[in-house]
Amino acid sequence: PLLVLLSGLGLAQKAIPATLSARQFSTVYNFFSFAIAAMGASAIFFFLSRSEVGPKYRLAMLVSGLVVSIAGYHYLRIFNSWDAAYTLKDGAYVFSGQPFNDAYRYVDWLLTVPLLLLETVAVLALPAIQSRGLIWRLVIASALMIALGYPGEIGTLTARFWWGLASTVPFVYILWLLWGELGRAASRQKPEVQLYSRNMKLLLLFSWGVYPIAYALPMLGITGSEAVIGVQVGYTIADVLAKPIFGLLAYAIAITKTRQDLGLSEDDELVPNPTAVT
Ligand code: RET
Repeated sequence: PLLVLLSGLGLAQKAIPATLSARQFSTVYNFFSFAIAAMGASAIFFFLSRSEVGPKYRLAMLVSGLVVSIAGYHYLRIFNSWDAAYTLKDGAYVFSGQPFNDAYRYVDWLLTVPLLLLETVAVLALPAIQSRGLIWRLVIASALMIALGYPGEIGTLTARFWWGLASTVPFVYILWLLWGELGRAASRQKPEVQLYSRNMKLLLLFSWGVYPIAYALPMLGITGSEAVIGVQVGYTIADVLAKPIFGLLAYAIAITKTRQDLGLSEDDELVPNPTAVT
Protein backbone atom coordinates (compact mmCIF):
# COMPACT_ATOMS: atom_id res chain seq x y z
CA PRO A 1 0.00 0.00 0.00
CA LEU A 2 2.88 2.41 0.69
CA LEU A 3 4.13 1.91 -2.88
CA VAL A 4 0.61 2.33 -4.21
CA LEU A 5 0.48 5.63 -2.34
CA LEU A 6 3.81 6.98 -3.58
CA SER A 7 3.27 5.91 -7.16
CA GLY A 8 -0.27 7.22 -6.81
CA LEU A 9 1.16 10.72 -6.89
CA GLY A 10 1.58 10.41 -10.60
CA LEU A 11 -0.78 7.67 -11.63
CA ALA A 12 -3.88 7.30 -9.56
CA GLN A 13 -6.96 9.14 -10.65
CA LYS A 14 -9.61 9.80 -8.14
CA ALA A 15 -13.09 9.53 -9.54
CA ILE A 16 -14.65 12.97 -9.23
CA PRO A 17 -18.05 14.16 -10.48
CA ALA A 18 -18.35 15.38 -14.09
CA THR A 19 -20.21 18.50 -13.00
CA LEU A 20 -20.57 20.48 -9.79
CA SER A 21 -22.87 23.35 -8.93
CA ALA A 22 -21.17 26.67 -8.26
CA ARG A 23 -21.98 26.22 -4.56
CA GLN A 24 -20.36 22.78 -4.39
CA PHE A 25 -17.22 23.84 -6.24
CA SER A 26 -16.80 27.02 -4.16
CA THR A 27 -17.35 25.26 -0.83
CA VAL A 28 -14.31 23.05 -1.37
CA TYR A 29 -12.36 25.91 -2.98
CA ASN A 30 -12.95 28.17 0.02
CA PHE A 31 -12.20 25.48 2.60
CA PHE A 32 -8.85 24.82 0.90
CA SER A 33 -8.16 28.55 0.74
CA PHE A 34 -8.97 28.91 4.45
CA ALA A 35 -6.66 25.99 5.29
CA ILE A 36 -3.75 27.62 3.43
CA ALA A 37 -4.27 30.82 5.44
CA ALA A 38 -4.60 28.95 8.76
CA MET A 39 -1.48 26.83 8.15
CA GLY A 40 0.63 29.75 6.88
CA ALA A 41 -0.26 32.14 9.69
CA SER A 42 0.16 29.53 12.42
CA ALA A 43 3.56 28.54 10.98
CA ILE A 44 4.79 32.11 11.57
CA PHE A 45 3.30 32.07 15.06
CA PHE A 46 4.86 28.73 16.08
CA PHE A 47 8.32 29.59 14.74
CA LEU A 48 8.27 32.94 16.59
CA SER A 49 6.96 31.32 19.78
CA ARG A 50 10.13 29.25 20.15
CA SER A 51 11.96 32.13 21.83
CA GLU A 52 9.10 32.62 24.30
CA VAL A 53 9.22 29.14 25.83
CA GLY A 54 11.89 27.44 27.91
CA PRO A 55 14.62 25.38 26.16
CA LYS A 56 12.87 22.08 27.01
CA TYR A 57 9.81 23.01 24.96
CA ARG A 58 11.50 24.60 21.92
CA LEU A 59 11.58 21.31 20.00
CA ALA A 60 7.79 21.00 20.36
CA MET A 61 7.27 24.54 18.97
CA LEU A 62 9.67 23.88 16.09
CA VAL A 63 7.88 20.63 15.22
CA SER A 64 4.53 22.44 15.41
CA GLY A 65 5.83 25.03 12.94
CA LEU A 66 7.12 22.30 10.61
CA VAL A 67 3.80 20.43 10.69
CA VAL A 68 1.76 23.46 9.62
CA SER A 69 4.38 24.50 7.02
CA ILE A 70 4.24 21.05 5.41
CA ALA A 71 0.45 21.14 5.52
CA GLY A 72 0.35 24.66 4.06
CA TYR A 73 2.43 23.50 1.12
CA HIS A 74 0.23 20.47 0.50
CA TYR A 75 -2.96 22.53 0.73
CA LEU A 76 -1.52 24.85 -1.90
CA ARG A 77 -1.00 21.81 -4.16
CA ILE A 78 -4.46 20.37 -3.43
CA PHE A 79 -6.05 23.78 -3.99
CA ASN A 80 -4.35 24.16 -7.37
CA SER A 81 -5.29 20.62 -8.34
CA TRP A 82 -8.95 21.25 -7.44
CA ASP A 83 -8.97 24.55 -9.31
CA ALA A 84 -7.50 22.95 -12.43
CA ALA A 85 -9.89 19.98 -12.35
CA TYR A 86 -12.96 22.12 -13.20
CA THR A 87 -13.81 24.89 -15.62
CA LEU A 88 -16.78 27.18 -15.47
CA LYS A 89 -19.28 26.62 -18.26
CA ASP A 90 -22.77 28.20 -18.31
CA GLY A 91 -22.88 28.68 -14.54
CA ALA A 92 -21.81 25.12 -13.67
CA TYR A 93 -18.39 23.67 -13.06
CA VAL A 94 -17.51 20.88 -15.46
CA PHE A 95 -14.60 18.45 -15.27
CA SER A 96 -11.67 19.87 -17.23
CA GLY A 97 -9.93 16.56 -17.89
CA GLN A 98 -7.14 17.29 -15.41
CA PRO A 99 -7.36 14.74 -12.58
CA PHE A 100 -7.88 15.91 -9.02
CA ASN A 101 -4.92 14.59 -7.06
CA ASP A 102 -5.76 13.83 -3.51
CA ALA A 103 -2.58 11.81 -2.83
CA TYR A 104 -0.98 15.04 -1.56
CA ARG A 105 -3.20 14.66 1.45
CA TYR A 106 -1.96 11.17 2.23
CA VAL A 107 1.68 12.13 1.69
CA ASP A 108 1.04 15.09 3.99
CA TRP A 109 -0.30 12.77 6.70
CA LEU A 110 2.64 10.41 6.23
CA LEU A 111 4.96 13.29 7.19
CA THR A 112 2.82 15.22 9.67
CA VAL A 113 1.28 12.44 11.76
CA PRO A 114 4.66 11.17 13.10
CA LEU A 115 5.68 14.81 13.70
CA LEU A 116 2.44 15.50 15.60
CA LEU A 117 3.08 12.44 17.73
CA LEU A 118 6.61 13.69 18.41
CA GLU A 119 5.20 17.12 19.31
CA THR A 120 2.77 15.57 21.80
CA VAL A 121 5.42 13.40 23.41
CA ALA A 122 7.89 16.34 23.51
CA VAL A 123 5.60 18.93 25.06
CA LEU A 124 4.39 16.57 27.77
CA ALA A 125 7.90 15.16 28.24
CA LEU A 126 6.55 11.60 28.35
CA PRO A 127 9.11 9.34 30.00
CA ALA A 128 8.03 6.24 28.04
CA ILE A 129 9.60 7.80 24.94
CA GLN A 130 12.99 6.33 25.85
CA SER A 131 12.11 3.41 28.06
CA ARG A 132 9.68 1.57 25.85
CA GLY A 133 10.25 2.84 22.35
CA LEU A 134 6.84 4.49 22.42
CA ILE A 135 7.58 6.85 19.57
CA TRP A 136 8.64 4.03 17.21
CA ARG A 137 5.54 2.02 17.86
CA LEU A 138 3.47 5.15 17.18
CA VAL A 139 5.36 6.04 14.00
CA ILE A 140 5.13 2.54 12.50
CA ALA A 141 1.46 2.23 13.36
CA SER A 142 0.66 5.64 11.87
CA ALA A 143 2.49 4.84 8.60
CA LEU A 144 0.50 1.61 8.37
CA MET A 145 -2.77 3.40 9.09
CA ILE A 146 -2.23 5.95 6.31
CA ALA A 147 -0.81 3.57 3.73
CA LEU A 148 -3.66 1.09 4.26
CA GLY A 149 -6.28 3.82 3.94
CA TYR A 150 -5.08 5.14 0.57
CA PRO A 151 -6.02 2.27 -1.79
CA GLY A 152 -9.58 2.60 -0.50
CA GLU A 153 -9.60 6.33 -1.15
CA ILE A 154 -9.09 5.83 -4.89
CA GLY A 155 -10.94 2.49 -5.24
CA THR A 156 -14.50 1.25 -5.39
CA LEU A 157 -16.85 1.43 -2.41
CA THR A 158 -16.12 -2.20 -1.55
CA ALA A 159 -12.37 -1.49 -1.61
CA ARG A 160 -13.01 1.58 0.51
CA PHE A 161 -14.74 -0.53 3.13
CA TRP A 162 -12.06 -3.24 3.41
CA TRP A 163 -9.01 -0.93 3.25
CA GLY A 164 -10.74 1.42 5.68
CA LEU A 165 -11.33 -1.47 8.06
CA ALA A 166 -7.67 -2.56 7.79
CA SER A 167 -6.53 1.01 8.46
CA THR A 168 -8.74 1.20 11.55
CA VAL A 169 -6.67 -1.53 13.27
CA PRO A 170 -3.47 0.59 13.64
CA PHE A 171 -5.71 3.65 14.26
CA VAL A 172 -7.29 2.03 17.31
CA TYR A 173 -3.86 0.80 18.47
CA ILE A 174 -2.46 4.39 18.34
CA LEU A 175 -5.41 5.84 20.24
CA TRP A 176 -5.22 3.09 22.83
CA LEU A 177 -1.45 3.67 23.34
CA LEU A 178 -1.76 7.45 23.51
CA TRP A 179 -4.83 7.43 25.71
CA GLY A 180 -2.98 5.51 28.39
CA GLU A 181 0.29 7.44 28.08
CA LEU A 182 -1.36 10.87 27.95
CA GLY A 183 -3.59 9.98 30.86
CA ARG A 184 -0.59 8.93 32.97
CA ALA A 185 1.32 12.06 31.88
CA ALA A 186 -1.59 14.34 32.74
CA SER A 187 -1.86 12.96 36.25
CA ARG A 188 1.82 13.74 36.87
CA GLN A 189 1.50 17.40 35.87
CA LYS A 190 0.84 20.32 38.19
CA PRO A 191 -2.85 21.32 38.40
CA GLU A 192 -2.55 24.23 35.94
CA VAL A 193 -1.14 21.97 33.25
CA GLN A 194 -3.49 19.08 34.02
CA LEU A 195 -6.45 20.80 32.43
CA TYR A 196 -4.47 21.55 29.25
CA SER A 197 -3.16 17.98 29.11
CA ARG A 198 -6.66 16.63 29.46
CA ASN A 199 -7.86 18.98 26.71
CA MET A 200 -4.98 17.84 24.52
CA LYS A 201 -6.07 14.25 24.95
CA LEU A 202 -9.67 15.13 24.10
CA LEU A 203 -8.74 17.30 21.09
CA LEU A 204 -6.53 14.51 19.78
CA LEU A 205 -9.33 11.96 20.04
CA PHE A 206 -11.92 14.37 18.64
CA SER A 207 -9.87 15.67 15.68
CA TRP A 208 -8.43 12.27 14.71
CA GLY A 209 -11.90 10.81 14.92
CA VAL A 210 -13.11 13.15 12.16
CA TYR A 211 -10.82 11.53 9.53
CA PRO A 212 -12.41 8.05 9.50
CA ILE A 213 -15.88 9.66 9.63
CA ALA A 214 -15.11 11.79 6.54
CA TYR A 215 -13.65 8.70 4.85
CA ALA A 216 -16.80 6.73 5.59
CA LEU A 217 -19.25 9.36 4.24
CA PRO A 218 -19.54 7.74 0.78
CA MET A 219 -20.53 4.49 2.54
CA LEU A 220 -23.12 6.17 4.73
CA GLY A 221 -25.65 6.96 2.05
CA ILE A 222 -24.10 10.26 0.97
CA THR A 223 -23.52 9.79 -2.72
CA GLY A 224 -22.18 11.42 -5.89
CA SER A 225 -20.91 14.97 -5.74
CA GLU A 226 -22.12 15.53 -2.16
CA ALA A 227 -19.87 12.69 -0.97
CA VAL A 228 -16.80 14.19 -2.68
CA ILE A 229 -17.54 17.60 -1.13
CA GLY A 230 -18.20 16.04 2.30
CA VAL A 231 -14.93 14.08 2.31
CA GLN A 232 -12.83 17.13 1.35
CA VAL A 233 -14.54 19.48 3.82
CA GLY A 234 -14.34 16.87 6.58
CA TYR A 235 -10.60 16.25 6.10
CA THR A 236 -9.95 20.00 5.98
CA ILE A 237 -11.80 20.68 9.24
CA ALA A 238 -9.95 17.78 10.86
CA ASP A 239 -6.58 19.08 9.61
CA VAL A 240 -7.17 22.57 11.01
CA LEU A 241 -8.13 21.06 14.39
CA ALA A 242 -5.29 18.52 14.46
CA LYS A 243 -2.49 20.90 13.40
CA PRO A 244 -2.90 24.66 14.14
CA ILE A 245 -5.43 24.32 17.00
CA PHE A 246 -3.60 21.37 18.52
CA GLY A 247 -0.35 23.36 18.20
CA LEU A 248 -1.91 26.28 20.08
CA LEU A 249 -2.76 23.94 22.93
CA ALA A 250 0.83 22.63 22.92
CA TYR A 251 1.98 26.28 23.05
CA ALA A 252 -0.29 26.97 26.04
CA ILE A 253 1.18 23.95 27.84
CA ALA A 254 4.75 25.03 27.00
CA ILE A 255 4.19 28.59 28.26
CA THR A 256 2.53 27.39 31.47
CA LYS A 257 5.31 24.88 32.17
CA THR A 258 7.99 27.48 31.40
CA ARG A 259 6.43 29.76 34.03
CA GLN A 260 6.35 26.93 36.53
CA ASP A 261 9.98 26.00 35.83
CA LEU A 262 10.97 29.64 36.46
CA GLY A 263 8.92 29.70 39.66
CA LEU A 264 6.76 32.55 38.37
CA SER A 265 3.30 33.11 39.76
CA GLU A 266 0.16 33.67 37.70
CA ASP A 267 0.57 37.48 37.67
CA ASP A 268 4.30 37.74 36.99
CA GLU A 269 5.50 38.84 33.59
CA LEU A 270 7.08 35.92 31.74
CA VAL A 271 9.89 38.16 30.52
CA PRO A 272 11.09 40.44 33.33
CA ASN A 273 10.38 44.07 32.57
CA PRO A 274 13.86 45.53 31.93
CA THR A 275 13.00 48.93 33.41
CA ALA A 276 11.82 47.29 36.65
CA VAL A 277 15.09 45.38 37.10
CA THR A 278 17.15 48.52 37.84
C1 RET B 1 -8.08 6.86 7.16
C2 RET B 1 -8.68 5.69 6.41
C3 RET B 1 -9.90 5.16 7.03
C4 RET B 1 -9.66 4.65 8.41
C5 RET B 1 -8.86 5.60 9.23
C6 RET B 1 -8.15 6.66 8.67
C7 RET B 1 -7.53 7.56 9.63
C8 RET B 1 -6.85 8.68 9.39
C9 RET B 1 -6.30 9.54 10.37
C10 RET B 1 -5.54 10.55 9.95
C11 RET B 1 -4.94 11.51 10.77
C12 RET B 1 -4.28 12.50 10.24
C13 RET B 1 -3.71 13.59 10.96
C14 RET B 1 -3.10 14.51 10.24
C15 RET B 1 -2.57 15.68 10.79
O1 RET B 1 -1.56 16.17 10.48
C16 RET B 1 -6.65 6.90 6.71
C17 RET B 1 -8.81 8.12 6.73
C18 RET B 1 -8.85 5.32 10.70
C19 RET B 1 -6.55 9.32 11.81
C20 RET B 1 -3.79 13.68 12.42
